[in-house]
Amino acid sequence: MAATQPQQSSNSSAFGVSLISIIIFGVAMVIFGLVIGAVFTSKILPEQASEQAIATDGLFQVLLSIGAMVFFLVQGLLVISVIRFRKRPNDITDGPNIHGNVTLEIVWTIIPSVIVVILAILSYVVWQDNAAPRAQPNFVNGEPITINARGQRYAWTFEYVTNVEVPAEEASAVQVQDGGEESAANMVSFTTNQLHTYAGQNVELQMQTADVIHSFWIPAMRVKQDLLPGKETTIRFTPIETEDGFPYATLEGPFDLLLEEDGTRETRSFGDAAELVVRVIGEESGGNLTRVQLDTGLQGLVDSSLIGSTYARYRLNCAELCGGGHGEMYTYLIVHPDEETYLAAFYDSQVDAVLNPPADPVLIGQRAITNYACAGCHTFSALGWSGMTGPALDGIGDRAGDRATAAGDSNGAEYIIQSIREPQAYFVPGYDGVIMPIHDSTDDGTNTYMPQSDLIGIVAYLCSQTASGELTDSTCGLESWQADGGTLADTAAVVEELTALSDPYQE
Ligand code: HEC
Ligand SMILES: [Cu+2]
Repeated sequence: MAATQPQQSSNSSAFGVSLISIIIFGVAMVIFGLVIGAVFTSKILPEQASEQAIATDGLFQVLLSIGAMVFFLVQGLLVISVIRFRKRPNDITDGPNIHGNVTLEIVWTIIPSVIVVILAILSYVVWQDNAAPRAQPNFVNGEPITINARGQRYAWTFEYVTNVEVPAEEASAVQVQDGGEESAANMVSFTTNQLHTYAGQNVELQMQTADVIHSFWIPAMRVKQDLLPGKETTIRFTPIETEDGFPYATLEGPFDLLLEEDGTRETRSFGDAAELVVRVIGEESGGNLTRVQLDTGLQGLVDSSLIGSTYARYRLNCAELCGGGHGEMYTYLIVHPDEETYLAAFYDSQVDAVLNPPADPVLIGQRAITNYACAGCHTFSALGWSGMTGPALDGIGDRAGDRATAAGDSNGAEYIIQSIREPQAYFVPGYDGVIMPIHDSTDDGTNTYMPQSDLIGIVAYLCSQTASGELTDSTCGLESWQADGGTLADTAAVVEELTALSDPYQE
């Protein structure tokens, strides 16, 4: 009979561990968790650039602290146990045979339950607060405006329905919102492909998708919301000034940049149409020169007088894998320091461009084309686009002309117009399948709305750019197409003609 079995006991002192050292270990882990939360929260998260971010990060810090406590408590006990209770040489006894311990069961059920319930309540409060409507949403000039965000494979666009009334005599000349609420019908509206706001503005976006599910995500604002087909969703955030302040500026051509690379300096000249976003680092040479950094990481010097108003810039992503060009579906949130700068650097000039559109269709098109989703799908060097879903648009004017000649009865402008209005009419070889959205002349909500003036401008602009980067006067025969009545060829006939070509059209 095994009469010499060691006495079994659930009392921890049986293992030579005193209650006091358990308490010391527990307290140490709690302090350790709190320190980890306090030190690392700001280090592992992006800039805290909105009021919502402060609340969200507070919650994250609580989660991280508790996570660290639990992790080190469990792992610490594990390591201590492995060392302290390891099998010694020549020890061939069995381990102690321990039965249940009701107190322990209760303690380790109640503590996690309480923690989880507290976290649930805390999360709910933060979520409710962050999503709640705020006073004076989208305030500009003392009145709210409407900002609609639209997600479309593969780009974001933002429509501002302003509080500027269209003067009656100009009502037909400007782009007014069709089919919107009655109050907005005679207000100037404009579209941009970057979202502009100012520090302290309570931004509220009504969001709609033109196709599949997208997800609006600005990490620096700590907000994320899906866009769902057939349903409008809303997102709210209030940008604040960060420690970094407003470090970005846009250089507008013409200007010279003294680039520094590997210790050598080289002057690079930028032309009239150039626009370059830089991060301002500081003034040099007694304030005459300003050191700037390009997105590529290169640094350079420019004349300080070229630095206009500065702003903060945050990346705005799509967080829902929405197709092959998903990686191209990002833009920037531009936060101006205050309402005054916002008006001067952005809003007023946008309103003015709608009320006093340039006469030259090329200029209309240059502005208009950036307000559609084209960049996410097409490469176009003149505007720095790198989308890969569709054929590159570099040199499209020449190619469209060749194409039209080959097909017999249409002109180059008509080919491009048909490509935009009825993309399903003909698929460029190698790009089969309906992916390019239909750009419709009516705003009935089913397709992408593109007013005729934008379309004409975009075609004129595309035709003015050549593959080599030089500008031409060509409009691909736009005028003669308009003079002929400006209608599109029979879709079926075009498909037949183009498909039948012996030498398939190449980019
Ligand atoms: C979702 C992706 C997508 C978007 C957005 C998009 N396109 Fe396209 N585009 C394509 C694809 C794919 C093709 C080739 C298949 C076809 O012809 O439909 C194409 C073809 C074209 C062509 C014919 C090119 C050629 O070489 O013959 C033109 C012109 C064009 N797109 C212009 C535009 C313009 C202008 C916009 C913005 C207003 C735009 N596209 C937006 C995907 C897109
Ligand atoms: Cu997307």
